Amino acid sequence: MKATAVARSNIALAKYWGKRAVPGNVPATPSLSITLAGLETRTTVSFDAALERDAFTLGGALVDGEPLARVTRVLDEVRALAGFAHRARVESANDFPTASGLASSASGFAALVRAALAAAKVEPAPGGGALAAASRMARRASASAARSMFGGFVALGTGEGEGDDPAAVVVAPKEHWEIAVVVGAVTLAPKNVGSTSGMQHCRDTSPYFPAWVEDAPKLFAEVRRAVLARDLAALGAAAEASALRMHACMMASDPALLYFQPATMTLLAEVRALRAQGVGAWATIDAGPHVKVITALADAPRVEAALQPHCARTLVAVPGDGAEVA
Ligand code: 2P0
Repeated sequence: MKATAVARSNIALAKYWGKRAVPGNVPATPSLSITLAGLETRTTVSFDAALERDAFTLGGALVDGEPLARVTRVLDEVRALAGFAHRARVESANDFPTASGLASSASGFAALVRAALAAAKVEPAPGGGALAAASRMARRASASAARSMFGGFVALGTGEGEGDDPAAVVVAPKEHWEIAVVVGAVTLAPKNVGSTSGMQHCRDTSPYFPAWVEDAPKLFAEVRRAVLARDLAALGAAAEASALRMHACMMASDPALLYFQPATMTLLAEVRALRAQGVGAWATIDAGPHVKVITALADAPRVEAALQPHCARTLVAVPGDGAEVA
């Protein structure tokens, strides 16, 4: 009763920020992301009748508290499907630095769900197939993880009109478009406000939150259209608007949720300067200070060179595969 799975991180072009007022961690905004090659979490799950409790190690170090509780909630869902109560050993490792500015919860929970289902030898209830069911399970743990279940360009809706329990869907496979994401990590320090509590605070206190939620579907539709049409300028403009509107909503919270650092603004200015020079480059920013730049693969070296002087670390990522049993 042991299996290993690999999943990759993803970067949202149309952002998820905020949850609907229904159970099960359902997004208030539709999102669309690129699953990124190379940025992998590898997770092994072993169910063992001899264990007294679940044990979770990340990069070799034992993890306790709320992170372990989140892992146990996923394992409980799998145990309920499998009809046994065995505890599990979960060994997880990222091959990219946790402080790289890339989400490790997306790849982490996608790999965990895939490995746990395979180890327990259960297929979750159908409804779009086993991978869709696995994506729903990953969403309940961390919504961005639902998207990492699939490769390429992936959307996650708000579940309205589909039973309030959305799975991510593939918009286009990774082969659809050779596009690059240049990651500029401005610091190696961990962020101070996590996404789950940050979006809750924003919903509770930001007067801009209703406007963000109302506007998001339009930007999502434009991002989706631009991906399907391989229209980089339209995609870049809509993705940059999605990120900046999300941050405007965060900054309007009380007290303000301010993820930007001085280097964040410097990188935004560099991206604008690149555009003024005729380079197709657009920025997106998640719940942290790092800037990720969407550009054509051929322009990635020039973009990376422009970001490098202001960053603790840079890397170039391209579209990759979904979660898979290793
Ligand atoms: C995204 N983020 O769409 C957005 C943009 C951060 C900013 O998905 O509470 O860690 O576990 O569902 O998935 C981060 O949110 O939050 C995220 P939970 P999650 O990529």
